[in-house]
Amino acid sequence: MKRPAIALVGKCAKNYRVKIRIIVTMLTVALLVPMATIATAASEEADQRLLYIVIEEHWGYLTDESSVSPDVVLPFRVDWLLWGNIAKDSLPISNFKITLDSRGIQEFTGWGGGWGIIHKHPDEWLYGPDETYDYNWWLWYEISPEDALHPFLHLSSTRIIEEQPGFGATRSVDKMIFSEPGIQHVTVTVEVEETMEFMIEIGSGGGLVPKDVPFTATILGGTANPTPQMVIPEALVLWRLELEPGVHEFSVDIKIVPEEGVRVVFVPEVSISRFPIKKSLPGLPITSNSVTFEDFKILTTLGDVTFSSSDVVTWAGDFYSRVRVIFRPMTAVMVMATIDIDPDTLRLESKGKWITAYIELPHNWNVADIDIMTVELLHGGELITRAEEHPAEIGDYDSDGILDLMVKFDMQALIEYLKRIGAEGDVELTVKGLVAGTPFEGTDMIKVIHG
Ligand SMILES: [Ca+2]
Ligand SMILES: [Ca+2]
Repeated sequence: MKRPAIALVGKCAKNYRVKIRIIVTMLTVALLVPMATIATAASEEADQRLLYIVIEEHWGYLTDESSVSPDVVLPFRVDWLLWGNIAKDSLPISNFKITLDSRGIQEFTGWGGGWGIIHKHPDEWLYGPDETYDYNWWLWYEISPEDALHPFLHLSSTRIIEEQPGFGATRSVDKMIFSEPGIQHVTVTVEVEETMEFMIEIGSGGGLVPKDVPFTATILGGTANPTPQMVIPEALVLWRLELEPGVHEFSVDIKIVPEEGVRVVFVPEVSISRFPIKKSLPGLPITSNSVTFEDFKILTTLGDVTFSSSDVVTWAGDFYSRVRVIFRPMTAVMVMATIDIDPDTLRLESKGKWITAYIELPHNWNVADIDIMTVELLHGGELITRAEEHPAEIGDYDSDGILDLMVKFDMQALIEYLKRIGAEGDVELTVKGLVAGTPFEGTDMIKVIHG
């Protein structure tokens, strides 16, 4: 006897939804698959197989601000997640195969599967097992407003919906600039108008900080308040709970460790999701009784997604939809340079051609990687002049064992500037630029005299 398909959906949802959220969060790159074919090989135990398809609708709003209010109208981008599952004890892993044809204008960028694993190539195709079900797969479709075509022909063609989020939220940190290891206290406040299920994430499944940045950030799970459902120290802390009307606060400490000689600006991504959105998708049943798999075909404008099997399938439209507001992460780094400007004393009547700046960098940065065309001389944030391309040379002018880059600036441009602002006495000058694409900056004092 076949198990009721609807019951399986429910059971799977309970087991999986937190994990699936993680995987979905990790799949941050837009993925559109012109054609996907799913085929299951024949099995002697065909009557035990059960496969279902779920299409989730997500409304995602990205913001550079650190707060949204419940009554503001936001332009949500709408996207869909299509996923499915084969029931436990159904098929041996070798009998379940997904193939993809990624021809066309869209690039297939990855699979999610086998919790925490992202498969990078279209020809990789399989997942599981995990502790609760044997096999899972899912495809991630993300539709940006620029994409002229809607992947699911049967769905509404709306791509942007302007609506109120239905909740308010703020993200705040007590400290965002780190020149040495320190702790950042992150607080997320969520204002709820009616009792609703929420998921609050600080960080994301793809990692708390980008790869190859010269600092690390680690979530100190023991400091999370209230107790979260999940903590992945390098990636995220996650709460999933029902919130009563009122204001709720979530917080955690993050340890920031910059590389030596690097200054870091960091604010983590924060995501607030409300479940479910009470909305059905035109053309799709919200839930249905079992249909045979051969009957299941999603026509798309990019290519048909075909499910081919004699197995029983159930599918749902508005199964796990959510409204999600994401406060974008902020990461910036600055290499702290040691600058010596020569001469130490500048006469405003001097007829000299150049002033010289020697730039030294922290030991794991190489002055040879400085792009001279980017080097600037500033005062109080105002650009005075750019470095001359020639002469410039690498040496060790002060014999301290640290290589320095010598650059020249136009002395008369500096004098003109200093006269204009009426500078006299000690003046702090800044030299900045890019080293291997990363900003560096340092300052030195000169004495400005008349005569
Ligand atoms: Ca000096
Ligand atoms: Ca030196």
